[in-house]
Amino acid sequence: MSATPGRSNVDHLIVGAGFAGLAAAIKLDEAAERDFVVIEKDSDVGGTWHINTYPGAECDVPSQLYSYSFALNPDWSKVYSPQREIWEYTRKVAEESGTLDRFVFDTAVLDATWDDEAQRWIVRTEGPDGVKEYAARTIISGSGGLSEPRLPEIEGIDDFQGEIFHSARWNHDVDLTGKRVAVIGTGASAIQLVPELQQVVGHLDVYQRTPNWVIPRNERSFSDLEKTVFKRVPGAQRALRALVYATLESRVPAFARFPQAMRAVELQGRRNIAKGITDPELRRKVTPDYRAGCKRILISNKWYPALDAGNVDLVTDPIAKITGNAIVTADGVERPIDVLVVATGFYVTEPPIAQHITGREGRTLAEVWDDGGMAAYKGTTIHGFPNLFQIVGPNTALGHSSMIFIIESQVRYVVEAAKAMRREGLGSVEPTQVAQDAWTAEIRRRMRPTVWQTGGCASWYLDKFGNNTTLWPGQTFTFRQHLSRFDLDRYDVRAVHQREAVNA
Ligand code: N01
Repeated sequence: MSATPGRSNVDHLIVGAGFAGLAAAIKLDEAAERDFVVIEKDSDVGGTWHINTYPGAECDVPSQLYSYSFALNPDWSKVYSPQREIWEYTRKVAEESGTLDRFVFDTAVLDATWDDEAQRWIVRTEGPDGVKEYAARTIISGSGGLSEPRLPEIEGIDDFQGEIFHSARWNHDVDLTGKRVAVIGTGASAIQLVPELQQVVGHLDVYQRTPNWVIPRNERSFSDLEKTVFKRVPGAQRALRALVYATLESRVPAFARFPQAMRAVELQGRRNIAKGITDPELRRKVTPDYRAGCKRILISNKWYPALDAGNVDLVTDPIAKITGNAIVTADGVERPIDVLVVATGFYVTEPPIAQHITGREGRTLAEVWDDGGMAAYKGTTIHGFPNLFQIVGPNTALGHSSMIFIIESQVRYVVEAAKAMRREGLGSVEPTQVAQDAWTAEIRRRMRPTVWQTGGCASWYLDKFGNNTTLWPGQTFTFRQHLSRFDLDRYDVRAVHQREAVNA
C-alpha cells in the first residue's frame, strides 16, 4: 500500500487502555507483534478503574481473581479491593510491561472505516495535537462494555439548576457536606456510593425504580503474614485464586440451569434486609419480586443500614419530572435538592462506539446491530467487519465471576489470529455469516433456561428485542476452550496484497 501523507501505518490499533487494551498490548508485545498503538481517551491507563472515582467505589469480585493471571499482586489490601488500589495495580503492570511508549492518552477515536482495497482500517483520532489518521491492519477494541454513561430521560432534567453528575463522572469539586442530595438508581454503583454520601450530606433522597437483591459482603483485610506468604510463595496465591475461581464457577448451574436454586440467595438477601432495616414498610419496599440473579446480585453490608438512617428517604413513587431545584414524583410530591447524582448505568446493548465503525459493506456496526441485536462470532469477531476484534464483545460479560478471565481468553484468541495472519500471509480475516449465526443460535439456545433470560425482571443484560446479548451463558472455562485456538476454517480470508508483505 502506498503511504498517504499524514497517515501512520500500524499493524494493530488497540482502543482503550483498561484491563482489556492493556492485556492486548502486553500479549501482542510478548508475541513479537510490536507494531501497535493504544488509543486512550482518558489521561492514564486503568479504564473504568481510573474513571469511576465515586465515593465507596470498590470491586465486587475478589481481587485475587480480578487481576491478571500473568501479574499476580501479593499486596492486595483486602478481599474486595478499592478502586484506587485496582487502578494503581493496572498502572504498575503497564509500567513493568515496557509497552507504555506505544500508548497515546487524551485521545479519542473519532471513527474507523474499513478500506477493502487496502485491507486496512482507516482510523481517525483526536487528541491534544488535533486529528490524526492511522491505517491499521487490525483494530482490537477494548473500549469497555460499561463505559458510556446513560443519563435518564426525565422531563425537565436539562433545566435543573443545581449540580448534577453521573456516578461514573464524579465531580469532586462539589462539596456535599450538609447538602440536600438525590441519587437516582439503586444498582451496583448506587449501593456503594449511597452509604458514603449518607454520612456527609444533610438529607439524601434515594430514588428506586426496581429493588435489587443485595447479599452480605464477606469482606476482610489480608494480614501482613498472608501478604508475605503470597510474596514468597506465589503458589499459595495461585491456590487461593483457584479456590475463588472454583467457588464462583460452582454457582453457574444455579444461574444457568436450575434457577429455582437461587431461592437460597434470596434467603440470604431477605436476612440481609432484616438485619439492616428495622422499618417493616421500608423492608417491603426494598424486597425484589423477581428471581435472584435476573439482575446482577449485589453485595453490601452498608446499603440497608444507610437506607434505614434518619437522614435518608427511599422514594419509590415514579419520577414525573425535574424542576429547577426539585424532583417531582407521580404522586405530586416535590422534593427540593441541591445536588443530583444519577447512578443510572451505561449504554450496554447499543454501545455508542458502534456508530463510528463502518465495515466492508459501508454500514456502521450500530446499523448492523440495530437490525438484529449485538452479535459476534465467539463474542470477538464480526461478519462484515474484517480484522476487527472486540474484547468484551457480545455475550462475553459475566453475572457470576471475573471479567479478567474472559479478557485473557479473548486476548489469547486475538494473538493467535495475528500469528495466523502473519504465518499464512493473510491481509484480512472475517468470520463467515454461517459461523457467526451458528454461534449466536447456540448462545440463544443455552441462554433460554437461565435466570439471566427468564428471571422475571428487566435488566441491562437484555436488548430491545428481549434477547440477552451481553452475558456468557455458562462456565468461563468452556468459553476459554472455545477460544483456545484461532479457527481459520470459520473465516473468509484474503491473502495480503502481493506488493506488500505483512509488517512490511
Ligand atoms: O448501573 P445499573 P450501575 N429513572 O444499570 C436505575 C458494574 N459495576 O452503574 O433497575 C429511575 O446496574 C435503574 O433502575 P432499574 C456492574 O456490572 C460494578 O449501578 O432499571 N431509575 C438501576 O437501579 C453493574 O451491574 C461494580 O429499574 C433509573 C440504576 O438506575 C454495572 O456496572 C460497581 C432510570 C442503574 O443501575 C452497572 O451498575 C459498580 C430512570 N430513568 C458497577 N434509569 C463493581 O463493584 C435507570 N435507573 C465491580
